[in-house]
Amino acid sequence: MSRSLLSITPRLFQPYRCLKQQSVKLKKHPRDYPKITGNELWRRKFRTLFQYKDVNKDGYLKKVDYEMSAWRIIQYMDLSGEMAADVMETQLQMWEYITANAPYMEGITLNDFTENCLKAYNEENTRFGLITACCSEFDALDLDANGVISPKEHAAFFYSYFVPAEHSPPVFRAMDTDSDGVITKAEFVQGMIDFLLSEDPKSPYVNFFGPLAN
Ligand SMILES: [Ca+2]
Ligand SMILES: [Ca+2]
Repeated sequence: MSRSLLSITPRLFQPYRCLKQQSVKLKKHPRDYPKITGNELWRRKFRTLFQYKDVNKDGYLKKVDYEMSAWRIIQYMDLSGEMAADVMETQLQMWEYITANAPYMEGITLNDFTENCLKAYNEENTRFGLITACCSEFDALDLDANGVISPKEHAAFFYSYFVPAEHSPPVFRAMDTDSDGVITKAEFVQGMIDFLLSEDPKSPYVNFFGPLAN
């Protein structure tokens, strides 16, 4: 079981909308980060990420979490028709990627999630794929596909995962490094990679997925 988990966990961040390798200019590349030791801060960040994804808070990542998150985005942005269907499809594709290689009928636990991410993110191949994976996360947040994330699009995603929307503006400002009021793909990808790979408590991106869990 744990071996199959290992092989699929990186899929949590693998592309689900566009599969081609995307290029963004980064100040710090995934390969520039030292080996993750799994310190307390890093584990806290991954508990936070897990809780963020576990929308119904039952302690497992399941398909229903992805469906619920899609419904909340649709509700928050008041979407209908094709756009609403696209949001649902994107979320379900994420779930399909996670479970493609393993029978996760009963869901993914926090422990499986954390331990497998720790191992996976120290592997060169996973780090190489991270940029494309983070680009796909960006595409999922860029609901109107205009190439940048607006404050409202960012707030919609916090809302969709039950992170109170008032936490969105400070996180948005940390990501918007040139302070032009929108988050570009490069700004987003740099922040997400730093969240996943850094063990530095002074990183401006520790609250990337909302306030840290205990
Ligand atoms: Ca947008
Ligand atoms: Ca910006």
